[in-house]
Amino acid sequence: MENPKLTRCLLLVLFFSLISTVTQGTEVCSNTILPGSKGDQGEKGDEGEGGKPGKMGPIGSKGLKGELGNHGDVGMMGKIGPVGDKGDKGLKGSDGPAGFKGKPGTTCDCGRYRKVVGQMDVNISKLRNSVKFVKNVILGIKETEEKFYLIIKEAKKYKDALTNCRLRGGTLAMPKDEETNLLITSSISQAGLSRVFIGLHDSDKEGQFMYVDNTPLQNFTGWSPGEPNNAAVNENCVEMVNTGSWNDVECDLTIYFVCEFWKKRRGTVIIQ
Ligand SMILES: [Ca+2]
Ligand SMILES: [Ca+2]
Repeated sequence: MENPKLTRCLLLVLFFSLISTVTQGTEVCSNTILPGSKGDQGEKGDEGEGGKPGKMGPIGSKGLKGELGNHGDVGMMGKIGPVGDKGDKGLKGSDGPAGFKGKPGTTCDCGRYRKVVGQMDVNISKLRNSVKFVKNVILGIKETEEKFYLIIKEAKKYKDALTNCRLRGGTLAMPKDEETNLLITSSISQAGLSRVFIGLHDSDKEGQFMYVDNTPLQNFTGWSPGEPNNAAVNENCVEMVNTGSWNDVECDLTIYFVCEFWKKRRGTVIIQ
């Protein structure tokens, strides 16, 4: 039993002997164990079904620029723009036709009216002269284009003098230029006085003089030589002497004073 081929042959012989016994055959086991010759080539098979779709390829390179498109339709109307600048003034138009002739006037006794009006002019002129006399001679009022200046012959302390001027509708006089200083000086001399309070003080800060309208000294000052000297320690108010010079004095000094008044207040002339 060492040869496998012989073993398979014996097994085949035994098999076919059994078959021969069954079929009464007498064939001898010789070449029946060899394969037969190769068969003829088969017929061509039927065409196969379509294959599955392949994978998506990579992005292709950018194509060439397309041709210019057709002209589009007219767009919608835009929003109304902002109002433009006012135009230049046009040229003057030609004169219109002459109007119709007026109706004839009535007879007027103009001479009588003229006489009345003339008499009124005379009276107004007299009144103006009277007012001027009262202002300049009796009251001693001096005036600039904008203000009146009036000496008050009532001896008062500085604080009371300021209150008095304010009650009259004005304030203590504030000479801020040489012209005004000269005007007040002449008023003092005309009144026969030697000194008056003016609206200037250094009550808030020693040596820093301010007008009563809270404005500081400006380009003009009228200090006497050596003044202000705060000599009495409390010399915080200012007097003007009849030469027009200024001197700081004690506020409790009791002397006359000079007020000033605006000619116009809130657009209304208070004294013509
Ligand atoms: Ca002082
Ligand atoms: Ca002084």
